[in-house]
Amino acid sequence: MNSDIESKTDMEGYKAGFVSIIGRPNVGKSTLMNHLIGQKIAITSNKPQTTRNKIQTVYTCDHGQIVFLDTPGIHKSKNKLGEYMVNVASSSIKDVDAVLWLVEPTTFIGAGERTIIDKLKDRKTPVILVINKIDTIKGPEVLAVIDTYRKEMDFADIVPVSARKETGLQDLIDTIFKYMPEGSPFYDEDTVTDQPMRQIAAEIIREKALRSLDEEIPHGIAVAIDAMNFDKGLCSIDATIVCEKDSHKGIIIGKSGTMLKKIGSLARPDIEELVGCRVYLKLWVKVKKDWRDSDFLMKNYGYNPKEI
Ligand SMILES: Nc1nc2c(ncn2[C@@H]2O[C@H](COP(=O)(O)OP(=O)(O)OP(=O)(O)O)[C@@H](O)[C@H]2O)c(=O)[nH]1
Ligand SMILES: [Mg+2]
Repeated sequence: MNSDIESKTDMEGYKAGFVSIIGRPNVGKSTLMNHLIGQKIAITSNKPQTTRNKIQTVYTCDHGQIVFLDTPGIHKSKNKLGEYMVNVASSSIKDVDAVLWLVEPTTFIGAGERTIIDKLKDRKTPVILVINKIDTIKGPEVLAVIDTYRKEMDFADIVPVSARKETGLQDLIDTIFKYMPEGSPFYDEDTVTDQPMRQIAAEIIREKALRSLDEEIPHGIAVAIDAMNFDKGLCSIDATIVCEKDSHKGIIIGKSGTMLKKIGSLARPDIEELVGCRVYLKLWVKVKKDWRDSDFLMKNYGYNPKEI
């Protein structure tokens, strides 16, 4: 058989499309995306506003491909970085084949949810409501949540899941495929993400800082990889944690450097898994006052409003 004809026959019924995952901060968007693709790409934490950029990952199976876009939580921004993040999330709704709107399993619909409804309701794109964290409620309680949301908007589908416990994820994948157009894959089957290795390494360090530090400090940090070199089975990385105040610098370094050591020793094994060899990680801390309100510095740390 001619190989062109063969590949055409293979592609029959194949579906491929783009899906944006949106929602308020901390609802579990990045956790869900990681569990859907079966690999940890996006960092997660119990603090809101963890994700700052659009992170693309690829799910491929024998009958199709879904390209997921994890996005920052939609919130009331207090600085230019916040505006940038909300713009990233809002613009991700355009030009996708379906939107997953992730919500907490409660019947309370507040201003945050209303803002999202306003963004979604006049678009033609199918919206799948994903009620996450159902492991935190009793089974039948989800019915009240479904009822509440149904009154607010027309959803293409509603799927309850627990991203953490991986409940309902196959259901969700099957549901998403209903809205994917027929077509060829966008990426080869080995592609998992668009994120460069340096960027993932920086994010791993930021995740460990987020998880180790208290409250207000994590929101004001950025991580820059200054150097990343491979030599004789060793990867040497110099990275800088940028913060907004001298007092924050002291806390990030900690007494006799203990906090910085902790962040480094938590990050190293994850980076080793990423790069596939031993890692020598040197961390620095720098203060850049109010960088979250400076276009120039934001761009320096990978948050360029012109690239949304
Ligand atoms: N109990 C429970 N917790 C979950 C579930 N999914 C996510 N979480 C937790 O919710 C918190 C937030 O998860 P993330 O994935 O970082 O949330 P996000 O929506 O990406 O947050 P931002 O990036 O800040 O917008 C973390 O502590 C997760 O472990 C779930 O299904 N059940
Ligand atoms: Mg996130």
